[in-house]
Amino acid sequence: MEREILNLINDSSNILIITHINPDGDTLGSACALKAYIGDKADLLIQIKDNFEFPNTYSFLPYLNKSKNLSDLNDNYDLIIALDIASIDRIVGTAREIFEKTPNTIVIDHHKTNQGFAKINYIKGGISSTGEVLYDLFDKLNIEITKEMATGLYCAILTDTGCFKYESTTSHTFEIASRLSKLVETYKIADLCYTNKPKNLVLFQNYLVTNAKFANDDKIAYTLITKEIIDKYSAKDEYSEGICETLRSIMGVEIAFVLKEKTLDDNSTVTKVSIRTKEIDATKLSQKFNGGGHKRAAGCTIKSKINAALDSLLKEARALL
Ligand SMILES: [Mn+2]
Repeated sequence: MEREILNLINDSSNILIITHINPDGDTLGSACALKAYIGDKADLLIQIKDNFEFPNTYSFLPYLNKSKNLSDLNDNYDLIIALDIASIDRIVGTAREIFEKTPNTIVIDHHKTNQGFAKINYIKGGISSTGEVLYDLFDKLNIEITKEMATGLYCAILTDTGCFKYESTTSHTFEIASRLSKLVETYKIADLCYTNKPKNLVLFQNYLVTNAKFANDDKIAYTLITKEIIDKYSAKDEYSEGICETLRSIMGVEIAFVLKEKTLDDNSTVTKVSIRTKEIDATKLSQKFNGGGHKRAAGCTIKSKINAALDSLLKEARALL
């Protein structure tokens, strides 16, 4: 399959690389690395939606500032490559339309729940990050990793492994990190990723942690992000990233979740949920609500207001303990 991917890249003259909506370090780093490899014949689309701020934290990544606007996309791409995109609904609006009518599409991903929605599905479920999957792909194809590519790949792996802490981090992950460390200054990338936060983000996160609630002898921890709180801190969508991880880090907590109230375009309210666990399989909880994710980190969207969503979640979470 690796050969097939390389042939497709070589035979295409008009390529689009896309990140998932509301991008993180993995999708962005991987996209930059792939753009650095393919060069001028690839456009980059960083999908930004709703109340999501352009991820300035990652502005050090090469080519990020060359991202196209949706309106600038041409409609004759011969190949689209989706990175770190677990399902087709993480590609939205015009991008989705273009994706669906493009004959050749590739998805490169590491989500176990990814069913494969492209022509070529290069999915290695359980690998630490799309960055790691992409590195291995380059490696199998004997493609030389440049400094630019290494910057993107290292950022992807570092952020998606929670700084090499998560269970998906293997000796192979460290081997790759070691090879990349010969090309980039890893401490600088770590600094850029983690000590560059907007002030309101830190204050908002502090609020959410201070107001966390606990259930079942502190085995369950959760916090609620209501519209009022979002307004108070002018919080962007990505400001809540990491909160769930903080709650999970508390001694004795087995399941942590964060609920966020969201008004959709049709004015209905849904609750977006992120879940982090220790021993329990997080997807057992997310899948009750048609969500997906990984063993320790999962998510779902519940079509009800935040308090009703909380009740259903607590009930299912208790059943798992
Ligand atoms: Mn990822």
